[in-house]
Amino acid sequence: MGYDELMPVSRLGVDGLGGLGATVVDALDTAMIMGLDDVVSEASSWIESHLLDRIRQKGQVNLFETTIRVLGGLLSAYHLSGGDQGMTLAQKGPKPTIYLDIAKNLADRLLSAFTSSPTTIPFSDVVLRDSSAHSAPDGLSSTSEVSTLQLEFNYLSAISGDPKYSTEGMKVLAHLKTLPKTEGLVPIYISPHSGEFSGENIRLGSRGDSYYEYLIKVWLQLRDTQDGNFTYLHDMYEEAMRGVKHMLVQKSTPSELVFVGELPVGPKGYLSPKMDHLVCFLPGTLALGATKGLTKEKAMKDNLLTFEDLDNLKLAEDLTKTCFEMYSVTSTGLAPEIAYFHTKDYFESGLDGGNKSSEYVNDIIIKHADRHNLLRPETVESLFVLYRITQDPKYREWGWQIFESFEKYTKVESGGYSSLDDVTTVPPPKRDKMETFFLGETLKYLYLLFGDSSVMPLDKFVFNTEAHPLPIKSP
Ligand code: DMJ
Repeated sequence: MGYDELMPVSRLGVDGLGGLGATVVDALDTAMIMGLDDVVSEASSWIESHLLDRIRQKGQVNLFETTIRVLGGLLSAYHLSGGDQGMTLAQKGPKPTIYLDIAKNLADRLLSAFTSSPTTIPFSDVVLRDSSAHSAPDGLSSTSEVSTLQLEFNYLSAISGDPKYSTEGMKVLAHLKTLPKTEGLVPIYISPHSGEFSGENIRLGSRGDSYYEYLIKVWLQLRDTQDGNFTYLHDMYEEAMRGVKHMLVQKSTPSELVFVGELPVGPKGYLSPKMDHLVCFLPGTLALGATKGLTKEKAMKDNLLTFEDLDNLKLAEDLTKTCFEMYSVTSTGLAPEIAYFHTKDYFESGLDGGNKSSEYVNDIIIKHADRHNLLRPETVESLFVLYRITQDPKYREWGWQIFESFEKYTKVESGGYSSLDDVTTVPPPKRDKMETFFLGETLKYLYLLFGDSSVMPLDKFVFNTEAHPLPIKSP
């Protein structure tokens, strides 16, 4: 209790995120949603007794990771425990204002990343105990990191009545709007010193992913508020999705799985056919952007879907299948961290996932260095969103298969679940690490996938990138 990440095999813990007890904070709202009163009671009493001291005393933390996991977790706990006349899912635990007070104290320190920077682009790292901030050693911030703070900062401003959090966060998005892009797509690095993008690498995987996710989610969060016009976010999102379809979407051979490659085009003249598991957030985001959280049936009935929305929904369904097949194609039924795809231009033999009965065993390549599984959530997140929106039971069936593989190969009998070193080997060697997002995201999305659709409806809640639901406030 109180470590950032847990080591379930050795039954120890490790502070890989700066020492704010990230697992217990990230997991709290999952326990609330599941109605696990005893867990909520134990977790919330740790937070009430220890978290503020940790925030006052700890050193360097990453602005983005701390915002999405710790601040996001506190904000959801605030709402779910009845704050802001929110839901009262937690019968046990402290008053909601405790979560709000801790969230404000933390966010006040995180704000130094914005205020110390010479531009509107925040530094990547904050030293909590003295509220100072600095850039990473290479002087750069990740594009996804600077653009994945706004849901949390906006909600904190709304519930605290202090606009400063939202103001700083939204300045970043307003600035990003002015920068040159490639068909709406952006490089994965940005300089807080110049305010300009850096390098040529464009991808929807690591360091790029949630830039695209927050464009549409922040728009959904703010579109009905009266202060400000946020249509530019929707425009940026739509342009980017057109860019994805035009520049990055490819089909594998021989069985035509749709995947999202990476730029730049290599020396041989073709796109890199590499897809991080992280990209599997995209189908959920595309489906959400298309129907705005309504079911497809309702959105169609009310004539709300444009041709582009339907096209995005189709891409969402195709990509969800690919993400599921990245699991199905391995011997363990669990996806690797990164997959490559055979295409008309790219071939590498002898690197399949090991499940010879998969129809796609010849389409997907898994390189030795990419065979690990960190219990990541993106595919089950998209299965949850696609199920809610299309109501197609196949998404539950796929989710159940993935859940059974997690149970079979990652569960540690004495408690916890472990990351794996190699998903193509049975039994897969365990890594002895449970990332915080397994409890914060993976299990929450699986639980919601099999639950009633009236719980956390997608037109009333927006999930931050770490699966913490925040209510969309009415005007
Ligand atoms: C999580 O911390 C978030 O989902 C983030 O957006 C991406 N990486 C991890 C999960 O894979």
